[in-house]
Amino acid sequence: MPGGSVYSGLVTDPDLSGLAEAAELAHTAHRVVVLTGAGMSAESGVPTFREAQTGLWERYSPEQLATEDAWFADPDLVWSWYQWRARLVRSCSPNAGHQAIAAWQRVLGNPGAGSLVISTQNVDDLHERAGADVLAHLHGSLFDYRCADCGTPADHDPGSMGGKESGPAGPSAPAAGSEADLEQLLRLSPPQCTACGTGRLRPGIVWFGEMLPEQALEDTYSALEDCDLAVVVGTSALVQPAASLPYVALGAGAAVVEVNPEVTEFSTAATVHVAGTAASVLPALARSVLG
Ligand code: BV8
Repeated sequence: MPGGSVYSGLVTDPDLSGLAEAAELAHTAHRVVVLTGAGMSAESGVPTFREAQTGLWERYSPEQLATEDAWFADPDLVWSWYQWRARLVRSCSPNAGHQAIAAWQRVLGNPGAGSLVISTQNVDDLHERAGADVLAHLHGSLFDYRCADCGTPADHDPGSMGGKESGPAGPSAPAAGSEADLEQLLRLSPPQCTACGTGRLRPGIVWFGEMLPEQALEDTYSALEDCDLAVVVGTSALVQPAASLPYVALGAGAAVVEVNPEVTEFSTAATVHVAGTAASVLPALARSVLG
């Protein structure tokens, strides 16, 4: 499933109810926090966790593979799956929603205008590639690596085939992020740590059952306690502690806009739920700020 929208048909007729109220809140907000989940990248072609998958992706469920147990049981499979996801993300591009948030952040970054910070559950780099600064990657990044034994951070290029430089992507090479790409990756082992010489590299990802990076969580809490608007985009609000974060903003007296084509566990608590997609709603909110 290489880049390009996998979302044709998901929201064929967004009613966008709540958009006018959300746009007014965006227009008057000065300290904004944007919390994003997998739905933020869906229109870029990055599958979400709950989207029913076909093909190989269907066989590899995030809940099963995104765990330390899976890593110890089969490091090659877990390593390959993350390499494949990193290559898939690299074959995708930021969507209009990522671009809109980046533009909104630039405007509020003008002296005296305020601030817009992004805290994401996503492990992709699409916010950054849209030109935005990201305050926190609550669940890590597909492009960070460390030794599973000594913890030393390490550089690794997902484009290389497990430490061996992959040949030029000739006509026979499968498209990055395709099923054939995953098939060929499944034979890879995680590279050895060059610091301790014994450990293997693991993805810099927060697996289920692992603590979130303390600083990332702390910075997000502080921003939410100080904001006047939080915008929650593309999350099913099921995974803790990220799912509790929007309530911090509500508790601090901020308005909270939820952007999601579906209703979630959080929708009834939101100040406004806009039933639409990231790439359709966020440009409208940004336009209310950019004028
Ligand atoms: C923790 C990286 C303390 C991995 C992720 C038992 C043992 C241990 C812990 C637990 C336990 N039971 C519960 C827990 C807590 C657990 C948890 O919450 N589990 C859930 C399943 C109940 N949490 C943890 O383990 C966390 N750590 O608690 O540590 C601890 C430690 C030990 C013991 C106890 C406690 C760590 C959680 C982080 C896991 N890592 N990601 C990887 O990527 O491989 S989580 C991962 O799943 C994502 O990062 C994201 O957070 C989550 C998926 O959720 P979403 O982002 O919301 O995506 P989803 O697909 O669900 O929804 C997409 C939404 O977008 C939908 O609503 C859809 O409608 C919408 N949408 C679709 N298209 C669009 C759209 N919206 C807008 N536009 C569109 N176009």
